[in-house]
Amino acid sequence: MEQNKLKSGFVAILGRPNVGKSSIMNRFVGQKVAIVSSKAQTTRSKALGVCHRDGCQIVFVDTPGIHKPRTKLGEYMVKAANDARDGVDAILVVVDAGFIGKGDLSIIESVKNEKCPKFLVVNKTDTVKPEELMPRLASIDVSAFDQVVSVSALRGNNMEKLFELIKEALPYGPEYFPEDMITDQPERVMIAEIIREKALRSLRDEIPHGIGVEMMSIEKISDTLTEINATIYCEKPSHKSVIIGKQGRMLGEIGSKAREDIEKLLETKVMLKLWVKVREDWRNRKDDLRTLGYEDE
Ligand SMILES: Nc1nc2c(ncn2[C@@H]2O[C@H](COP(=O)(O)OP(=O)(O)OP(=O)(O)O)[C@@H](O)[C@H]2O)c(=O)[nH]1
Ligand SMILES: [Mg+2]
Repeated sequence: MEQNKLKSGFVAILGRPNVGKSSIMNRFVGQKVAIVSSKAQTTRSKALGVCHRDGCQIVFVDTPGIHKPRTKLGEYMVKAANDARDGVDAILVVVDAGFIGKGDLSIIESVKNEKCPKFLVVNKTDTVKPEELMPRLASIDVSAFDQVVSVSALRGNNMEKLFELIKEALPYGPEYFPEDMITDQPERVMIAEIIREKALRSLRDEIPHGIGVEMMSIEKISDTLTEINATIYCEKPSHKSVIIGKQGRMLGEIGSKAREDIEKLLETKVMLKLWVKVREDWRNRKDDLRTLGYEDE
């Protein structure tokens, strides 16, 4: 009897901060499993996004943007991104069509000797004219890549083409995850991330980088209602006042946007209580990093 053959494998998504790695993963999974914001260094830990389709299962490995770390948190993030390439079946290096710089070139150099199939994904093509793109790509040694594909994760342009090329490059293999599983992130991590996303989107300047969310409790009050308590950490008393806002307006905005998304995730009504605390320099403190889930396994 002929066996059902499944194309399957792990695909790491690497690149500088803010180039659209998480957006690409979300597109392929078909649901939002990783948070996205216009602030660099949004993703802080490795996260899986599983794409189930007829005849294939592709497990995308989203990673933090590779940058020069200035804090222990930054070191953790860059290590997570570098470790994520171990044992994968393919690597996507994502660059931003609008700007290709030294950071991109050193990531490209670092994957050169990886044996698996490698794709250069030029994202955000919706932001540039084709004639501007070609000279920019000239700075890249594309010989390191099996394929170069231009896409727009935002608009969806050329994403199917990229998907087919990745699928083609993957081996036949097992079904790694059951069909109803689209991420390895536990519910409490997803909830903390949703809250962090709304804070990142609402806040400006240096505040977003110093935000951390700790889940205090998630309690199912009934089949239709969940109560959630979470603490938003920041680094300075002045940041705390901005996060709370005049008459609590900013915190209210963050809370109500987060609640909407959490209600969709949990499929219950949600009572969300947010607290704000100052923890100076938490991004350099080991115990704080552990509390917030940023530690090596
Ligand atoms: N115009 C345009 N914007 C995009 C595209 N893809 C992503 N973005 C935007 O770029 C910003 C960063 O996207 P993310 O997916 O968070 O980028 P990332 O590479 O995961 O960023 P980090 O997690 O910080 O490393 C967000 O504002 C996205 O909406 C695209 O194809 N076109
Ligand atoms: Mg990201």
